Amino acid sequence: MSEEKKLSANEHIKTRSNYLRGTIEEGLADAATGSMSEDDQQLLKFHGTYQQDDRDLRANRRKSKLEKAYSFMIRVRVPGGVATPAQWLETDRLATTFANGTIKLTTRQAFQFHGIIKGNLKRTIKEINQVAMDTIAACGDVNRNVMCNPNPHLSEIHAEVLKLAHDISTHLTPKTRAYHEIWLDGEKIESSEQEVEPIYGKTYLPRKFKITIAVPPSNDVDIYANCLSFIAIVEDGNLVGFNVAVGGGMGSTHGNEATYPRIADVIGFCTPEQVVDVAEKVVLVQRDFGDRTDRKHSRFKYTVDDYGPDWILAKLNEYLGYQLGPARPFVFEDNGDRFGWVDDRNGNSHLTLFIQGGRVLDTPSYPLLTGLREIARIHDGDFRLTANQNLIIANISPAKRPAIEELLAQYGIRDSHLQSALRLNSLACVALPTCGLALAEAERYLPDLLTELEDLIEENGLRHDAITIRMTGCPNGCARPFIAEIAFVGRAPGKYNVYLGGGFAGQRLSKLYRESVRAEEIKALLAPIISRYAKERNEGERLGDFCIRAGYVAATVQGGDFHQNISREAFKTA
Ligand code: SRM
Ligand code: SF4
Repeated sequence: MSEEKKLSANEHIKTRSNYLRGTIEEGLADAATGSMSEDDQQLLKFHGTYQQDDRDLRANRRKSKLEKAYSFMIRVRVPGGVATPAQWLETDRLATTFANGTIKLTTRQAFQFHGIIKGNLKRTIKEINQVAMDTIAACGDVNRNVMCNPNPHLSEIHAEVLKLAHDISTHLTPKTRAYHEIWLDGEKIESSEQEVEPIYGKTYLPRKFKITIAVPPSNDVDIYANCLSFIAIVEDGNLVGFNVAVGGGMGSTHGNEATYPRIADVIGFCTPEQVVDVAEKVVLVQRDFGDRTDRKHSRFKYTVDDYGPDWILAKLNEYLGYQLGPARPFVFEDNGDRFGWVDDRNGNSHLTLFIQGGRVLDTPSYPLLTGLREIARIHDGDFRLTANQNLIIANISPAKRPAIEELLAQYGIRDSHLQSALRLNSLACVALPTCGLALAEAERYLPDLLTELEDLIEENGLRHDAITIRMTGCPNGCARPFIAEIAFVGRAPGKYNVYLGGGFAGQRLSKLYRESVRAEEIKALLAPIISRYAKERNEGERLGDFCIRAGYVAATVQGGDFHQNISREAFKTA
């Protein structure tokens, strides 16, 4: 990086923050406003919370000359997505007491609360910590929630892998005492000299950093969209180690070709004992070589592209003091969830429920929040959040299963098999009204669009054919749209860029098919493609692959290629 380039503003905020303290305590105490200072808003992210405002109310509040309807989103880290029934019950209590009465299950296996006012922020974070969950590093320029396949029925391997996800998470958690001081009334340290942040240092990372572990054949954690991933290699039923993949990411900005989604590269292999060390050293490479001058170019994927995967591997080996081995063969079959009941060899059962948009709430026709609360009250296993925003009621003992089945029936908690495979493989990010970056609806609109598209699917006999379909309100890519077979990415209210051709296992980027399509035109746009797919597909051919073979879009090889855009053929064939 050129030394003359100025550091980005956030670097200065971090430097002068005294290890993430800033003036957060003073800001929380200021009852004159529901907001926090600009600098503290940036620092709050490291503590797991974002200042937002209700965008549905903006215009009216402006007219009435009122301050925006400020509130805070809190993200709770749940490494590997595993929560106890007690943690579920507390999450429910906090959601209904201090938040907007909903629990959001995120695309990174975390819980989110929305709509918490400033006056309740400290108490909520404190009470989250009282049930052994936390929010530190759920957001910010640090390692985020570590993801891991939530498959309890894969038994021993899963348990080993989940432990590693926890180990990485703990190892990479910031060590600053600021979190304890501000939120947990921890004792104040006297001088910043006493602080040690051994991995991150004073200015933490250039940007957010994301890690996953997957056990093939399931890629439900979407390793190709993460900064660093470990792909479990199982030989003769034993976990022998992990392939290491680096440089994935989704975020891009409309009209800015220097930003693009990127698929991770597999660069080598390590043993289970080396995993935490490898994670630390990859983070150090990004800490030392990531771009701190331009936040649009500071994710690890750009460091990997700027220096090249071979250079990254060489630098990593140097930091490790040993060499990664050669990558071993593996196959991912899909990146979706396995719905319904599964029994494991210990006699326990696991039920994966489809949660539309990851939003757990009560509606008059569907009291999901209450039903899950009643289940949590008697459940002696655990809950597992999937990276597809769904929920597994896991490790249900034979003794508890009849009572849980009764509660599922009593609250009408829907059998996932009654949904179309299209809906079961859908994902939408939060978007409006809370996300300050949303250009269009996503979570609130995708269910209706799916209902429209289900007509097409039914007409063409594809009800049971899984197709990955994802929608985001902007190109930041929070529902990982750029690896879906069909994706809609918000451009403006009611308008979406349509992408096609992602890989069914999340292994290939999609490509822009049409720009700024009006919501009401989407069904007609997709109708001929779906119909041709039903008639002309080869045995076992996935829609994403078909879209490339049929010439609707060209295959995207790697991030930089993403903008080499709409296939000319597309206009002839659509
Ligand atoms: Fe995200 C920013 C929601 C997963 C890429 N994301 C945001 C913010 C915080 C908006 C903001 O900065 O003001 C959104 C809050 C909305 C709200 O009201 O809750 C937001 N992101 C989400 C969640 C809740 C989406 C969901 O519906 O589940 C996911 C929370 C995950 C978690 O538990 O940690 C979420 N975000 C992702 C993912 C998917 C993933 O990590 O697997 C991505 C793409 C992968 C990646 O990072 O490349 C993602 N979010 C972004 C970006 C683009 C970053 C970039 O590289 O440019 C932003 C914007 C930013 O950071 O500047 C962003
Ligand atoms: Fe917000 Fe955009 Fe992320 Fe959706 S993709 S939650 S609109 S930042």
